[in-house]
Amino acid sequence: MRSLIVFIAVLLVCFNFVKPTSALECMPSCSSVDGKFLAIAGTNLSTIVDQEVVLNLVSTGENLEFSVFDGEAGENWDAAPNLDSRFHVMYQLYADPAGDASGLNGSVIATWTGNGSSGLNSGTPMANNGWSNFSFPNVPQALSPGGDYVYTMRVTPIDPDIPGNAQNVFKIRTTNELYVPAMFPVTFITPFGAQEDLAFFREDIMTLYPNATLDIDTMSICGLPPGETCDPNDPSCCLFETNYNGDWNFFMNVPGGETGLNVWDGDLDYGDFAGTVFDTDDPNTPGDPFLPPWSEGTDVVFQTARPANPHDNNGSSSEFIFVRDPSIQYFVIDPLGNSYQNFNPSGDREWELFRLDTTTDDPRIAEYRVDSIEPGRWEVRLVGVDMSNLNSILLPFDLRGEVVPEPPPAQVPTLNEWGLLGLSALILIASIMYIRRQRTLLT
Ligand SMILES: [Ca+2]
Ligand SMILES: [Ca+2]
Ligand SMILES: [Ca+2]
Ligand SMILES: [Ca+2]
Repeated sequence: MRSLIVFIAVLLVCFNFVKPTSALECMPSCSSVDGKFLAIAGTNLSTIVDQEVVLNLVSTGENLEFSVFDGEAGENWDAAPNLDSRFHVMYQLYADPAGDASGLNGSVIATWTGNGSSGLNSGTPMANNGWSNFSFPNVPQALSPGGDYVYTMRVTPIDPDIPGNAQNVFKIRTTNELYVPAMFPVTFITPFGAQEDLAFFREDIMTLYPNATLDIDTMSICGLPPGETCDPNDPSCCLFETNYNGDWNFFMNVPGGETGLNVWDGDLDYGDFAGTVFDTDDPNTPGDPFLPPWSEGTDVVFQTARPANPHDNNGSSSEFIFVRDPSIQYFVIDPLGNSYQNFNPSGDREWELFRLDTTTDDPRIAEYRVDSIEPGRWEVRLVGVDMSNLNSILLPFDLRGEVVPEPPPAQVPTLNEWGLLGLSALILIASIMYIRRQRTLLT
């Protein structure tokens, strides 16, 4: 009987060794194969956001732990006309105890560089097409009133004047919280076709289309004669299955007591190549001379009926593998599941307002009148987002990305765990033999 108690105790110890499941929060998403990235574009690509990405990171432990996916420039995913035009970025950390990026007015407390040219990772470039993990001891100036350590990370080009169509894309994740602070714009893209070398283009196609066959020498796709392609909507086409379905999901936690909700979308290039759908002069977004304050000094233009460049739905999805139907639009969804559709988002290089309001549906003010702005977690779900076209968004509350349960640290038990399992099995066998012997002695 004593052995049985020991066995149970050992089992309990084993269970204690199992790491508790925590969550990963990622921007914009956690997958390594979905092609979704944040983007910083070079001066040659027209953008409506400064050359920066601003993110907040929260740490509840001793160290700030975070990972960057494809933090370097070049090879897979990034756009670079040649090796000399890789668009390297640096990741600068600021203490931000207020959690609103006001810490950007303070001094830089740590720097990492994509190419490892300087900073805390000097000599060790960040991974291409993989995650690089970082740990930074929390500093007292980042301590928030709530007891967490809060930081702002500002990602900017090392050389902002790199010529050509240069673009750096990356993802970021942490085991704690991660968000784009309220009222900061962010630009995102599924990059396609501007890699520095055809070999990397081929690899990225194979990532996005796991069943694709592509001969780089002849540019034959699915074994078809060069120049021909099958319909990616046809299940018999080697491009049918894709890891990028054209949907993007952003979230925000809305407090109680709001009387309206403003979502800003920019440069979505709404409108198809055939000219059957096109952008309009949005009734509740001011035009000339108004420009949103966060876009001043960029390539932004006054809101009006704008063309698209390139069109979202730049051709038919049956012919072009970078197109996703329908032409780009989005849904703003409240915590109860009520969904409000923006049928006609922004055109080329303009920002448009999409507003829900509790007092009016006057089109000069709001798209929808709603009974209340429900407090809780709201979603902004974009659909039909083509690849290879920059898009921007700005939310009135902290913009959150994907949250997934963290996978267990190892697929198989570690050496220690094998030892414990073995010990448990031995004790179990010994216990059974002991109990049998006791029974034999009793009979
Ligand atoms: Ca890369
Ligand atoms: Ca990159
Ligand atoms: Ca417009
Ligand atoms: Ca509008």
